[in-house]
Amino acid sequence: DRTLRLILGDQLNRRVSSLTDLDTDADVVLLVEVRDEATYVRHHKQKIAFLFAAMRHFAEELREEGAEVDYVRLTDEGNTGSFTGEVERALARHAVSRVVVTEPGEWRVWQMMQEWRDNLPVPVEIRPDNRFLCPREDFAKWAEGRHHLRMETFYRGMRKRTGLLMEKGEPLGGRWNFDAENRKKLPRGHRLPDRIGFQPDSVTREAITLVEQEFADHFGDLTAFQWPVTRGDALASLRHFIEECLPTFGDYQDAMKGDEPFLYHALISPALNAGLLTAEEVCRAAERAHREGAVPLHCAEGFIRQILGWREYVRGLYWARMPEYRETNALDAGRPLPWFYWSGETELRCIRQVVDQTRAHAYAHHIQRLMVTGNFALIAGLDPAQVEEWYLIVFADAYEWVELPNVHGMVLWADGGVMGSKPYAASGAYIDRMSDYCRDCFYDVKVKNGPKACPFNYLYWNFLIENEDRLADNQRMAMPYRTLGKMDEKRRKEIQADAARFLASLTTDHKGDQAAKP
Ligand code: FAD
Ligand code: DLZ
Ligand code: SF4
Repeated sequence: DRTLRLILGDQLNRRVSSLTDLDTDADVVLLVEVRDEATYVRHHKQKIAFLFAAMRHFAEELREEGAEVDYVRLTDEGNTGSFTGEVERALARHAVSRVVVTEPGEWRVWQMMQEWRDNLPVPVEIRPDNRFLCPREDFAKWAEGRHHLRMETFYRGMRKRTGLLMEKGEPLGGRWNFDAENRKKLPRGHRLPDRIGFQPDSVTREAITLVEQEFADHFGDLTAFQWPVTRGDALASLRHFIEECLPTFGDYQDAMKGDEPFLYHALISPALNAGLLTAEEVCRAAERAHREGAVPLHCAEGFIRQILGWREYVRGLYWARMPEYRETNALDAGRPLPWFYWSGETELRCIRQVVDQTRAHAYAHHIQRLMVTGNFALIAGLDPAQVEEWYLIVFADAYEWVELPNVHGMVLWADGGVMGSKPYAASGAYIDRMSDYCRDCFYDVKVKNGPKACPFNYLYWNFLIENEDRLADNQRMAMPYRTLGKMDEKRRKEIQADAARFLASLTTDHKGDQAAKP
């Protein structure tokens, strides 16, 4: 029996469920570069180049193992540009008795696959995605009947389930969470570790050239491309992180520093999300380093929580709540995305840093995403759909299953509290505490009102005023609303006037026109 095994661009792992019973003498493995996937949102150039390069390398590795690989390139004649079209064409090329595929990361593609079951001439087997530690059904069972889905509860269950950082049923060190120790600002003059970049080989260079030609008008630069695109390089990058960065990772997890995009972060998310690494092996490697005495517990725990906790949690939540999840807008936010999210041309130094480094590297770390571009979007009342599209476009690690809960839920609170008990709104003081951005800024973070005031300051209070009806009853918002309550009418008016003036000055340039977007 000959089977056609379709591998999607983010399933590049030899142990993925669709390949477990691969018969190299009989089967055909299909990988397809399709225009629809690169343009359903206009992804950052580095994201497309990364995936094409990784797909091409993975195909080579399968061939070396003796498998027959049918690899469709973007510019091959007859390429229909879609998964459905390419599976249909492949079925015409190969006499097979069935199609086997692993369930996709995104709802959009899941919908496509449901139609294949009805429309293709052979049976289609869709297998569970074994790249995650928590199966979709298990999360759905846990989420059933709950409105609030709290990460911490889920995470403790996952620690027990996997035994990671556990001893005799108890958390190692007697505590589940060492977050309080992970909040230091980077001291002046602190020397950061050198990071290894991976120089593109000829296969990767070809993918980069293709993207330069075919997607020239997409956001992003390709010059600094240095992502690992093979399993071997991804493992090397993991090893480098665990040895050089993880021992200090926890301490500076939330820190930000001018012109230092990477700090102690792992830089593994593109590889992890594309299948070049698995969540399980990454967590086990961090645990091992702790047990061997090379990494303090709060660093190992802080890191493992991101993957075993947050990453598994957002993925479970996405599948448990889609497709309705995307549609809510609990704070009725609707302001269009300012142009500076693309151009970086703004006096807000913190935003400029994040946008410029994102253009150069398709990367920003968690606190930059959450507390700079995210917090601004929240307190400026930006339209959730436009903000979500931006996040899905600009990062090399972005897929809807991980982007949507983080943006819609965690950042914008558009889900009305499914994910977080309160919005993460903050004034400029937070950015000043965790970074050195403010000292090079046109605005003054200490000033609350007027043309020199840091816009985060009055936008924060303006956000509380505008959402008083929706948020004032929230227990966790009691403190700021008490402070707001003590402000006199004159002060409130001043805040609202500054916010109105600033928000009116934001230009959107492309006026919602998709084609004009970089
Ligand atoms: P590290 O800081 O070193 O963390 C290690 C790993 O933990 C990451 O590689 C990632 O796999 C995981 N992780 C950490 N936080 C999260 C989280 N909140 N959700 C899921 N996984 C997490 N991550 C993505 O992979 N894709 C996205 O599209 C994405 N969008 C985000 C949008 C917003 C608004 C926010 C606040 C976070 C988003 N994240 C996303 C999570 C996080 O910012 C990135 O995973 C991280 O910055 C990747 O860099 P790193 O590998 O250096 O991570
Ligand atoms: C993101 C992406 C891009 C840009 N291109 C392709 C592609 O040409 N072929 C492919 O198989 N996958 C691609 N992907 C990843 C898919 O979008 C991803 O597999 C689905 O969104 C499901 O998560
Ligand atoms: Fe950002 Fe305000 Fe600091 Fe400027 S002063 S960097 S706008 S937080």
